[in-house]
Amino acid sequence: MSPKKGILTLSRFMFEQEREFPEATGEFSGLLSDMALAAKVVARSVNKAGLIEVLGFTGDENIFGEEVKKLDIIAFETFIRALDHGGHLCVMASEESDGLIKIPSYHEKGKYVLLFDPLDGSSNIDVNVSIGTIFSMFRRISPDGNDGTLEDCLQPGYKQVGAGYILYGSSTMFVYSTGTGVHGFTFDPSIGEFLLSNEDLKIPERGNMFSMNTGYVNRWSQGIRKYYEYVTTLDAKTKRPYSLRYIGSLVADFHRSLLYGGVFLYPPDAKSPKGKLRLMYEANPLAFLVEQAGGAASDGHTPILQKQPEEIHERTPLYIGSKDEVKLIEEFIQGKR
Ligand code: P6P
Repeated sequence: MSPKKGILTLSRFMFEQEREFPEATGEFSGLLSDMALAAKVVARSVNKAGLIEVLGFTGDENIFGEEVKKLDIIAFETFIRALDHGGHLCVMASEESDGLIKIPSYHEKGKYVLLFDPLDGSSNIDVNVSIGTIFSMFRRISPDGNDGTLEDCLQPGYKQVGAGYILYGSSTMFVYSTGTGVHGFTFDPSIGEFLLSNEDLKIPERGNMFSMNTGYVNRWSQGIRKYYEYVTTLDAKTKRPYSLRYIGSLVADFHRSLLYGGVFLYPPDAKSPKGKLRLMYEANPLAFLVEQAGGAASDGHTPILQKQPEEIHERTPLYIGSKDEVKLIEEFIQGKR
């Protein structure tokens, strides 16, 4: 067991990363520390959800016409309050906000941009299924000092300087990368710290688990249906059939794929022609992580990180996980199998 495991805190780990990578500035660590603080506050609400009247719907709808959960709003406001005054950010964008989220005029504008989904999978809150926060960070491209712009936000995924997620599950985990590997930290509530639990995570190249909502099989394209037929066909030589694991909570399904190998799929279908998941604050950050861990992420034709975004809330098909599995899916989609 690594001597650092279970005793190195997130902040100490980031300090050591700064020393190892001279180009790293303390500013970025400060931003991640603010994210970690917000994560602890949200975890407290999530873990007591059944007791403090935050279950259920607010009675409002979000900008997409979806019913809003109370915890969605609590999480959204918590991240905003924790992050808008640290001087690290020039602008934010979120699933919970139609337009850009400006940094208040009385706060210094920093050099980073944050895009985040404050509480993904919130439809699972009331039944105690794991949910998560997903975040993506860019370096601003507009001049320093002013408000961040839409152009600062609409950068292709390969330009991310950091990304990660918080998984509120049987334990609360903070998983992130700043381009030097993927590192996982588990929250110890008895000391209030995230402690290193997974240093330099690597995804297995192959994995015989696939994760998709097979209830939609009759909405899928022929290519995806052929893939589904392939992975469910009996063939001992190629270790088929695969096992199906689908929680219906992106962060939980991705985290399992990252650790065990396998692939998560959310194809486009008749109901969601561009797919359901969001490019900027769901697919991009997870694609950054999975490539850092040696995996792959694609929309079936193009690597997710190479896609040029057109708008903040655009959707994308997503196939993400072990490199060989994603390649196999692309071959079916592209009619090569
Ligand atoms: P479906 C949760 O609502 C979410 O946004 C993701 O967390 C999850 O992967 C997906 O939708 C589940 O969608 O259509 O299978 O219910």
